[in-house]
Amino acid sequence: MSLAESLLRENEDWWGTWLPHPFTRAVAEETVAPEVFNRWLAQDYLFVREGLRFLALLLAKAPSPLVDPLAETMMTWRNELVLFREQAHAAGADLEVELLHATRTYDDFLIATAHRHPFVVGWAVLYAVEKSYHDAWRWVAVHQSPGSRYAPWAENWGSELFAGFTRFLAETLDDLALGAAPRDLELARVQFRHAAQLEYLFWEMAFSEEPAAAS
Ligand code: MP5
Repeated sequence: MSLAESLLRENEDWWGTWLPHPFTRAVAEETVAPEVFNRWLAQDYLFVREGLRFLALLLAKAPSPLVDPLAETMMTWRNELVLFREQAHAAGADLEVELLHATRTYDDFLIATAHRHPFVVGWAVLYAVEKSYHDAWRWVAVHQSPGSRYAPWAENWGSELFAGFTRFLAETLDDLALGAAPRDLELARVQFRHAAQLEYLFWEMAFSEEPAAAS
């Protein structure tokens, strides 16, 4: 079994926590409370914006053939920021809010991974980020009603185009694994699993907010 396949197999438990998550179920049914959706909107906007630093660090370490695809991925993430701003404007949502704990923790984890560890480990984590979101939003795309107001989001990450991108990430990961040290592959496994857990915590934060500090 390839590395990409085995990572998905080993993390079916975390995947199961958001396939579907109560948040994505409520989005598909269009019953999500506006404040819940807007919290996700703002936090995901900040996740992507801060996450660009992770891509920049990966890009700096990339083998030459992967510089171009990573630069394109940065452009895609940047264009997503525009989609977030347009949708937030239409929904009257404020994007310049505080980073909640789950968002900050996830972004810090991404940045630390790309900074500290060999490229293959960061690439494995990029695969976790994109594949988990693709699967989550694919579920919405399949279960939503035609003309849903949330269709742009399901289209963004759940499309065939995005599926092709995640296949590219998986194939490249498997190629990188061929030349990687066993120690680095073990670390890739650990960090992939951590990313899968952070995905779950992100959905939980979006759906139920986070406990505030006792005053
Ligand atoms: C992604 C995301 C996908 N937007 N938010 C979370 C919490 N996980 C993964 O990343 P991108 O940059 O939107 O493709």
